[in-house]
Amino acid sequence: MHLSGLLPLQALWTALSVSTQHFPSWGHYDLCKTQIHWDQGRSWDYMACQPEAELVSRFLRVRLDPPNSTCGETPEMYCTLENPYMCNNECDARTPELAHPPELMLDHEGRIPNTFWQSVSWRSFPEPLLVNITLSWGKTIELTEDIVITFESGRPEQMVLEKSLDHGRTWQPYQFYAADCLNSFGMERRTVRDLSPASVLDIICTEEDSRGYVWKVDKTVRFEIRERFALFGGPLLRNMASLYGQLDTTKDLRDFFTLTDLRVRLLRPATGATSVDQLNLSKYFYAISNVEIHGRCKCNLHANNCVLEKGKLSCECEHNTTGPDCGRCKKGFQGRPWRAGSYLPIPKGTANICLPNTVTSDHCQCHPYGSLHDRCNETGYCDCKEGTAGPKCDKCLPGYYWHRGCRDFSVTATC
Ligand SMILES: [Ca+2]
Repeated sequence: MHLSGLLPLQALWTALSVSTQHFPSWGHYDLCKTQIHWDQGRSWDYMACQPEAELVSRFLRVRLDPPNSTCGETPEMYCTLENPYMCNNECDARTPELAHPPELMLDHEGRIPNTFWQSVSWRSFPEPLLVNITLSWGKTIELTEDIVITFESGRPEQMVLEKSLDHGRTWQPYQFYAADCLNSFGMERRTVRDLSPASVLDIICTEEDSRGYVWKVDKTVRFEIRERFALFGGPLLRNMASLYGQLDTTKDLRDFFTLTDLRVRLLRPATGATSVDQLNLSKYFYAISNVEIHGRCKCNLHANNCVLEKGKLSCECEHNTTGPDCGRCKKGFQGRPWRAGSYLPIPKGTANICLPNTVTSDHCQCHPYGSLHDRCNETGYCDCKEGTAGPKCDKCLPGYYWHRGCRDFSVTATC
């Protein structure tokens, strides 16, 4: 159930996301609990659960540094890289049809021509044209698919993709991109295919996404998630048990795919040549039409739903947990220390629910004949069988007598 005004993320799940190109449906951990009906009563069974993966880039907020990096404050005419005499790309921030604000990186694509953010041109040459694009969720997210950034004016010749796990206080590089890795970053050229399970956390510099004067053919810069997952789950991610098992037991691996913010540091635009044409600097700029990121809210396996409320993403916590990531026990449920749920054992995992304060190991023992379970339920009480009562289910209600549990007098009489 969702309160009105809340936007259930799962409701936004589109047909697109169920296509085979996305995360396999096996092992989705989509249920947090199920009610078990017994002959004599009912109780809850708890399982590890997580929200469905989806297009999470739609929830991003974007910030540019320097803030005046967008074209058009002073109307400007831009030329193309292939033909410096073809100058028909006018940018004017005050005319909606000619403006290219940062939001156009994240709007719904499918329009022709594409909408895109565009930077100022490289008029400051030979000073580098530097723009930092910070993309923030305000919430911890787990990546499930490749990050794909689409450039409309040639891919940058130098760029760094960075991530933050603490809302932008600290940053770590994800990947370096350069036409010449050694020259730009002093790094050897590598690709994701050079990685092994042992080196999966290595930060590499790739040249595959920076070359390409033929920019109309290849416009995307990728950060490969699936190929990293495939090191554990196999090429088609058929062995998800192996991947989930690794994620469960290796915190560094789990953290690698987890983030609150992403930063694209643009260091040098496409030039399409070895030297910069100083007589026509208006053909050098950055333009991004789309940033596509699939992932899910990180809820520590304690929620299967994530909602957007007043512009803020938050897990709908189960298992007596609370907080935006279900990262702590609810008030009154500190019977044992908080723990994240676990993917193991496959396929239902372990819920590791928070227990009520009143639960002590002594109190939590229930009578083996009177109770459905030998341990307390999530509310700290024993689930008593029919006709049974008392904190430990060792007392009979009126009309019942005790014989290895409470039995109904009238049933016995009929017999
Ligand atoms: Ca767009």
